[in-house]
Amino acid sequence: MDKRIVLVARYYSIEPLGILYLAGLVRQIKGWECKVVLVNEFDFEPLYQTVRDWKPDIVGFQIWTGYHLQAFRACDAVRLMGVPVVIGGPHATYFDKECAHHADWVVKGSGFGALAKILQGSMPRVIHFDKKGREDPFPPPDRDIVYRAYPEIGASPIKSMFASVGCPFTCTYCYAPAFNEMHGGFKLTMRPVEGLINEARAIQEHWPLQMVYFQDDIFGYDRKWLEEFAQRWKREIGVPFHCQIRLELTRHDVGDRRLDLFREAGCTGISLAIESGNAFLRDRVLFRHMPGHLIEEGCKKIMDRGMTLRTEQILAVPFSNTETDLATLALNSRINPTMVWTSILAPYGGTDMGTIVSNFGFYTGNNDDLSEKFFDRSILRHPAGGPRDIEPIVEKLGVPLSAPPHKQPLLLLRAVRVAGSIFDVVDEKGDKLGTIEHLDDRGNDRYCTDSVRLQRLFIPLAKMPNAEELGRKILNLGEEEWKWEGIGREITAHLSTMIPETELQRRVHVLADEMHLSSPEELPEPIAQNPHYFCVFPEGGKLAQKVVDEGVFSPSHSTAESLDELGTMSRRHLFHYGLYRIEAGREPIARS
Ligand code: B12
Ligand code: SF4
Repeated sequence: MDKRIVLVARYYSIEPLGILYLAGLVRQIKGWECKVVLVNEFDFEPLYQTVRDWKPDIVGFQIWTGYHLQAFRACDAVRLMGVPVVIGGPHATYFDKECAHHADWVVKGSGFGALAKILQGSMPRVIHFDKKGREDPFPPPDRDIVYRAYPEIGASPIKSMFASVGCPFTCTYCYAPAFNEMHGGFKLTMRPVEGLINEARAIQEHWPLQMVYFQDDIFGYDRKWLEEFAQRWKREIGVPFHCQIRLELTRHDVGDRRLDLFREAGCTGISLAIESGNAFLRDRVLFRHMPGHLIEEGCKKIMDRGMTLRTEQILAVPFSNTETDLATLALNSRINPTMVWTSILAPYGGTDMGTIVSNFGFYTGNNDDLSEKFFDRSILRHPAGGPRDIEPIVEKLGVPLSAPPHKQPLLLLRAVRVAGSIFDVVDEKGDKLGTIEHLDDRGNDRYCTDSVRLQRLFIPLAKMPNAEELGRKILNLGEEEWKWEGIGREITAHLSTMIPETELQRRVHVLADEMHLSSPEELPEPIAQNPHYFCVFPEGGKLAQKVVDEGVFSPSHSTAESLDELGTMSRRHLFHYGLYRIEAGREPIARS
C-alpha cells in the first residue's frame, strides 16, 4: 500500500498556492499519496478526523506568522496521535527554531527538494535549509486534489499562479529582505514561460478560467522573459491576467515599454503598494523611496493604458498619526484608482520594522499577540505628533535616502525613557539627539480607534470629493454619533457643500432604481441612512441589496462589527465588478 501524507494549510478565498505545488510534487514521488485539509478559522477537527480515518504516515503543515500558535497546538495534537509532523511555509522560514518544538522536521525556505527527501526517507531531523532551494523547479501543481475537496475554490473563475520568486527591494515591514539575506543576496528565480503555458492549459482543460492572478512579488521584472511571455501567453492561452508590481517598474521609457508589453499580453489590471501619502514615512520608516509626483505619474500610466489599478496602503505605522493617514487618503483620492486596499501595520519580528518598533519602544511583544488578519486594530504604542519630533532628528543626520537599510537612522537610533512618556532619542554611541513623547493610554487608544475606523471607510472615502476633509470630519464624530446613521449624515452634509442638491437626489433615485424600488422613500433603513456610500461603487445597488439581505446592520451587531463586515463585502464587490471585471457591471452612480 502507498504511504500517505496530509498537507494542511489555512483556508482562504485565494487558493493555497504553495500547497498546490507541493501536492504536485508528492504526485511525482512513487509510493506516496496525498490529501489536503484546509483549516477554516481555527477548526482543526476535520484534520483530526482525517488523521483518525485515513491514518497518514506524515502530516505537513504550512504555517504563516499570526496563525502559528493555533497551528502549533494542532501539530502537537497530531504528534500525540502518533503521526510525525513537518512544518514549512513562511513561519518555518523565519522562525525555524520555534517551529522545531512542534515538529519532527522543519523546512526553512523552499520546500520542493526538502519534502522530496523527507518522503524518500533521506532527510535528517529537525531543521532543514537549502541555500539553493529557491532555484528548485516548480513541479506541475496538483489542483485536482484541492478542487475536488473544496469545489468552491475550483469553481472560482480566477486562478492564481506564480511566475517568479524573489524581490530586490527592502521594505521594512516585509520578509523579502530577510529571505534574500538568508540566501546570500537577491536572485530572481523565473519559471520558464513553457511551464506557465502548460499550467494554464491544464487549468483550462478542467476548470473555469476567466482570469489568472500572478501572485509574484514583482511580475515581469525581467524584461527579456516578459517579451517572450507577452507573445506566447496572448497567442497560446489568451486569458486576461492581473499582476503585482512596484511603481519603479513603470518609470522612464523602459517602464512604458514594460506596461505596453503587459497590455499586449492581456494584463487587465495591476496591484501595487503606495503605503503612505507622507514622504517621511515612505522614505525613512518604510524604506520605499519614491516622491509623490512619481507615484501619481506611474499610476496614471497604468490607468491611461486602460488597465484597472488597485493601490495598497498601511495605516498606523510607526511615527504616523491621523494626519499622515489622511494624507494617504488624499493621495489616493488624487490618483483615483479602481480600488484602494488598506491594512493596519503588523510589526513582524525578524523584519526591519520589528527592529524599529522595538528600538523606539512602540512594541515589546513577540508576535504571539498578532492577529492573522491585516485589518485589526494597531497593537503599537504611537508617539505624540506622528513624525513631528523624529523627522528633524533624522534629517539632521543627513543620511542619503539611497543608503543601504543598515545605515538608515531608524535602525540605528533608540529611544531611552527619561520620565513617564518622555524618551530621549540616542545614537549608537548613546549621545542624545532629541526627544520624543509616547502617547498616553487615552491618546493612543484614540489614534488606534481612528486608524481602524479610517481603514474601514477608506474605499468609499477615497472616491469622494475633498476626501481628506471628509475623513477628518468623520473621525471627529463623537462616540455617540459614531453610528452608521451619523456617518451617513456627515457624508451627505459634506457632499451637499460641493454638489448641487438635484444631483444628490438624482443619485439616490438611481440607487433606488438599481435596487428595483419605485422611489427613494422605499429604500430600506440602512441604505436610506447612508445612500451615498453605495453610489461610488460599480453596481452600487447590488452591493446595497446584499447589505440588506445579509443583515449587516442588524441591531445585534455593534457599529464596529457592521463596518468590518461591510468593509469585507465592499472589497469583494469591488474585486468582482471593479478590479477584475469578472462580470460587466454598471458604472458607479456618482460618476454617471
Ligand atoms: C500570495 C500571498 C498571499 C495571499 C495568500 C494566497 C494563498 N492562499 O496561498 C494572500 C493575499 C491571502 C496573503 C495574505 C497574507 N500574507 Co501573504 N503572501 C503571499 C505571497 C505573495 C506568495 C505566497 C506564495 O504562494 N508563494 C509561492 C509558494 C510556492 O511558496 P510558499 O507558499 O512560500 O511555499 C513554499 C515554501 O514556503 C515551502 N512550504 C510552504 N508550505 C509548506 C509546507 C510543508 C509541509 C513544506 C515541507 C514546505 C512548505 O515550500 C513551498 C515551495 O518552496 C508571499 C510572498 C512570497 N513571495 O512568497 C506573501 C507572504 C507569504 N505573506 C505574508 C503575510 C505576512 C501575509 C499576511 C499575514 C499579511 C498580514 N499582514 O496580515 C496575510 C495572511 C492572511 C491569512 N490569514 O492567511 C508574508 C508571510 C510572513 C510570515 N512570517 O508568515 C509573506 C512571505 C510576504 C512577505 N514577504 O512578508 N498572502
Ligand atoms: S516590494 Fe513587496 S515583496 Fe518587495 S520588499 Fe517591498 S513589500 Fe516586500
